[in-house]
Amino acid sequence: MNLLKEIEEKNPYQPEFIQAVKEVAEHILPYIEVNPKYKKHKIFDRMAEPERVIIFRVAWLDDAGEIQINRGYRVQMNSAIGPYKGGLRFHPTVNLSILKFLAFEQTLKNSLTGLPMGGAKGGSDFNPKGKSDNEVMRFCQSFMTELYRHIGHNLDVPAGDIGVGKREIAYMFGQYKKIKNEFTGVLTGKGLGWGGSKIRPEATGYGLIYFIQEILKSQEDTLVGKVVAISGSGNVAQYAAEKSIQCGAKVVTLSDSEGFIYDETGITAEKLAWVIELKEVRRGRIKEYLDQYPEAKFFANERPWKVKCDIALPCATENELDDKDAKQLIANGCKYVGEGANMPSTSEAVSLFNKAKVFYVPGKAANAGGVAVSGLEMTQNSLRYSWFSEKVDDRLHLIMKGIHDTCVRYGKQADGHVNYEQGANIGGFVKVADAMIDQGVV
Ligand code: NDP
Ligand code: 2IT
Repeated sequence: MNLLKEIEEKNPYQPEFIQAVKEVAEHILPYIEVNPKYKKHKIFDRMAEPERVIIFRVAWLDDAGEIQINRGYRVQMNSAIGPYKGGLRFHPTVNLSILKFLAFEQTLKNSLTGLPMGGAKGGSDFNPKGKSDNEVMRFCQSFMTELYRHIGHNLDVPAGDIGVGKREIAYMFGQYKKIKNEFTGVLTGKGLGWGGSKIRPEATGYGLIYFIQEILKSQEDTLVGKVVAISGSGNVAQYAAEKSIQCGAKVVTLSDSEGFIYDETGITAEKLAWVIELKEVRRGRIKEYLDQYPEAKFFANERPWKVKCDIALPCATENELDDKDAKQLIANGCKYVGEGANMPSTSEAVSLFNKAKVFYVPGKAANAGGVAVSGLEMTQNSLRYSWFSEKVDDRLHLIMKGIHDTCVRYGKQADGHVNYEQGANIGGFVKVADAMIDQGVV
């Protein structure tokens, strides 16, 4: 039977997972036709099947003393090149399909970084929004009371993702340490005073901009004066905006699930610092930007892609940029799309970008800076040492340049245009595939 059809039949009701597998298969299946060893060893078939999936009950008491029940997950996708590694997402939409797509993408992303990390993802349908700190703490403790037996610094090292930031990582770390009675680097994204790495909070957003800079360099261009539209206003969006501004670009949008703000005059470093405080300390909503900066506009329940820009950086969530948005961006002259989020563009949008020769960089390459610095956090924890910011930032820069070069190597077309999606898919696949062949049928 046709392999893709077989995968679809094996995974009913998992549309995001099927979408991610199909997008990768589009480049890998032709590649393995001309490299038959991968076919003989059924590498792609095996990569589409998680090594292990753990699903568990998370019961906790809310502030009113009432029992709440959520579902916890960890998808341990692939450990061919290193311990399982990938974030935890706390969001009401979390389900097995979403976590399998994320773990599948993570396997290729982690391989692209060049660091020894396998792929995983986990999380819960718990919604941290509107919960007190004590409720979040009790949830995190209950979540870790089950998860701890499935993870470890040489086995599986989770980190943050949507809804999981430094507060949640800290509560989970505290509970892990309490149960195991050991202080190890079992999570990344830790506080700077207790094993965290400098630049980890900034890494995904900064890495995204370093990647865009590499493309611009290949076009003998720079970020200076470029108009940038960003979606999201969380961790990735904040630091993508910060680095864009530092490099002389003009950032004009940010968003959340209620809509987007458009600041035609540009979000300056000072305004961005205000946004970071709004989101991280006060846990406010992006529309409050107008209370502080009334010259901006808020578009309720809309996404930023109708705004004229040179560079679009979707940094919120999956499938937040569809074919209609892609057409609008292309018509408005947008030349570069870098995915800070995982799979934010629908398959139809990606086809349109490729057809229009927009420089489109998929998340597994463009947002790999986050997990790359997580890998460096693991290195520092093993050394029992902590590097200066400059050193971590330099390494992040080198890693992003390296991923760009890998994409060019595997993605250059006959007419010289680079298909970054093809480059990232094949470039990420080869190392994992070769390791799987070496390690036999397991
Ligand atoms: P945060 O929780 O810090 O921020 C998420 C942002 O996206 C918020 O502004 C949120 O708005 C918005 N958002 C989330 N879900 C939706 C939705 N369904 N519709 C519209 N907006 C939404 O998460 P991160 O910044 O860490 O993650 C953002 C993306 O980047 C995700 O795709 C994640 O997988 C990816 N990523 C994250 C990395 C990291 O290191 N953190 C590394 C690599 C990729 P609201 O507050 O309204 O929910
Ligand atoms: O999607 C991702 O790469 C992340 N959420 C970061 C994972 C990590 O282990 O740092």
